[in-house]
Amino acid sequence: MSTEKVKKEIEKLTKDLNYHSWRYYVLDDPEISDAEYDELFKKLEKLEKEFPQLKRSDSPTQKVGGVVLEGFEKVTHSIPMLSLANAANEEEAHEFDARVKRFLDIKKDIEYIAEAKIDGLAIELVYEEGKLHIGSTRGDGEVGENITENIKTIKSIPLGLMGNNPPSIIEVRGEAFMHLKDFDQLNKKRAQASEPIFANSRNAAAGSLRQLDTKLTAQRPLSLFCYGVGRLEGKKLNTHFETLEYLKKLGFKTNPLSKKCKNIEEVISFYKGILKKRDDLPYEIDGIVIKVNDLHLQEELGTISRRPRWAVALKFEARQSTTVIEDIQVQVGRTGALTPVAYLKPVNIGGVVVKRASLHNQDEIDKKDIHIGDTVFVERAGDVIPYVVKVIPGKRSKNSKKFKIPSTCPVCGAHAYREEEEAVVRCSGVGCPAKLKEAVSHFVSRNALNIDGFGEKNVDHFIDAGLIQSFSDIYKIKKADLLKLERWGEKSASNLIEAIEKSKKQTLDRFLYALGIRFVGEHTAKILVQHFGSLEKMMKASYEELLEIYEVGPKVAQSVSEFFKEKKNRDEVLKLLKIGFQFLSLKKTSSHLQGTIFVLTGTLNSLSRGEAKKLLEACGARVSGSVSKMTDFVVVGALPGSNYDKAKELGVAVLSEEEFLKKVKK
Ligand code: 3B9
Repeated sequence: MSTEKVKKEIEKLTKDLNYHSWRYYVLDDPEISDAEYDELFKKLEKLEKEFPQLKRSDSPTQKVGGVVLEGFEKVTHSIPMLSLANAANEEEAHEFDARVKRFLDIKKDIEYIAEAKIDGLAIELVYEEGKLHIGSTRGDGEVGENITENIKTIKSIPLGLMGNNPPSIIEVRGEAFMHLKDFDQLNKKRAQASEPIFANSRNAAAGSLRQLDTKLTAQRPLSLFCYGVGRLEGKKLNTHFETLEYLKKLGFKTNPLSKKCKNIEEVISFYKGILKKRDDLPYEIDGIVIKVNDLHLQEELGTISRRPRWAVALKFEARQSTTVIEDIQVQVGRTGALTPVAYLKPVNIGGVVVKRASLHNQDEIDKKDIHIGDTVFVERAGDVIPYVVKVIPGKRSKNSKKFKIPSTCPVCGAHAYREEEEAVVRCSGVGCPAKLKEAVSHFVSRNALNIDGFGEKNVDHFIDAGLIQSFSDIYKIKKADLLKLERWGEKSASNLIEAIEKSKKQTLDRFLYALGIRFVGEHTAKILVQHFGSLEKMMKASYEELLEIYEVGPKVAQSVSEFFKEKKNRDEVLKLLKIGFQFLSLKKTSSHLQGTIFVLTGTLNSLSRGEAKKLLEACGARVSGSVSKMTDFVVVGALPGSNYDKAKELGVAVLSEEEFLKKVKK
């Protein structure tokens, strides 16, 4: 290949990969599968290795980190990054509105933008001629730290701006944060490795961005919501709303929880709506930010003592509190891990009564020097289990007691051991009922076999009554057995038996997930089932065979092969299969539309959007939310949206409902 041709090829791969990364991380609406993305990525990586001089500055191969820094240089922000004044309640928000009107000498309503305030850390990205130049922390607002190499690893941050005429200079500001699910997972991993845990997702995000080895940053899934610009040259904006729209156009992710409000009353009702959603959000927020929409009014209002007069943070109640550790008890999990749990003097933290907090492991207790009887600082976020942040040392009483994790299992009495280089202590008891209880709870849980009415209390009850000693025993339970137990009547017994019976009709991936094999979550279970098609084949697979599967690494391969090597496990699985499970096919009913991309717009007559999507996916097609040059077909129902216009504009094939149904049925 000629150099010119390679250059073109590298350019195309870079552009395509960046486009698909944007679809995935910014729009949450991918157009190609992970495997297809990976294939393109490997192609680019190979070319860049052969022709390093042709590697582009916006290449996605930089997103995996790999640069090791010696320290962080200082960066002076060309325009200071200001902080926000706070309003503690609705009344103070009204006072803010009144102040704005008084200052501007305006009587009529002021238009505001209200946006959820992410609890993360402020960063700034400087783009020159469309390319990411410097990324920095806020620091003291004047001078921050250069974290460019770390920031490059954040998937939703573009290395090059989208569109054909980027501004010559733009400084983009936003909040970097970690999703609560990832935060919890990170802490679990750290607890296992005996590393100190983070008290909250903000600390986790901050810690991740200040890694000197950027490979480590790349492994921490961070996101960025952009909320403003500093310096901007080559573009004129008139409102904050326009700013946000412009940022979206350049390829940035902005906070989806934001609203243009006619007046402060609308802002307050937005605030109340967000407060209701707070516990269900996948990330932590600590209030809303209210900003005057008109940038000319913003300028007129100006700043006072490093804070804009045109913006205010209306804060939620902090979800931190102090309370007393009344006891520390040890819980035994499915894998036999002994986890110390703090039993707290009940305390209301932001509307939820908190009674327990995880202490993770003995090392964590020692590091924080936690005693029973100590007064501690507790923090909760979303629906993740509360964390003990620290002990308040001045409040330690003479009666406080040190805690030492026992050397025997509190449930079965077997020896508990700690493997070298492991932070966890595990129960060695083969038939430990604690392990069984956790395993059965998992087996019947919603995302596994989904047996209704089989709550944790019932699991305990059945195991204690000797009804269940293994998974297959669940299917031996008879109505008469239940009626002998306390609190079980005709109706509830019939319902449970029926639910158990129903669970035999299952998809194979749920069954596999239900077995509770270490490292085999829902996603991995699906991958394994797609590869092997049957349990019989999977049971015979060697470590090497497993390792060959795309997306299966050494941890999963070892865990799965070891699980099926154990005769007890194989026997149990065979017993279950004999009970008469009917595995519903996950397999595509047909694949004549494999790889095609559909967009649905408007209302269909004979089926819902969800049904249409399922139908298409069963044929191997993918359904996307918006039309682009990658779209193959747009299905147009009654009252179509803007996707219809876009399809016509791009010349994408348009299908009526009938044409669509014909295509699917073929
Ligand atoms: C100089 C959301 C947050 C936020 C601003 C925010 C934190 C701070 C801010 C940003 N979440 N929005 N917005 N959603 N956590 C409003 C303080 N703005 C600025 O930093 C800023 C800085 C400006 C204007 C805005 O103009 C000046 C130029 C020269 C001198 C002084 C001011």
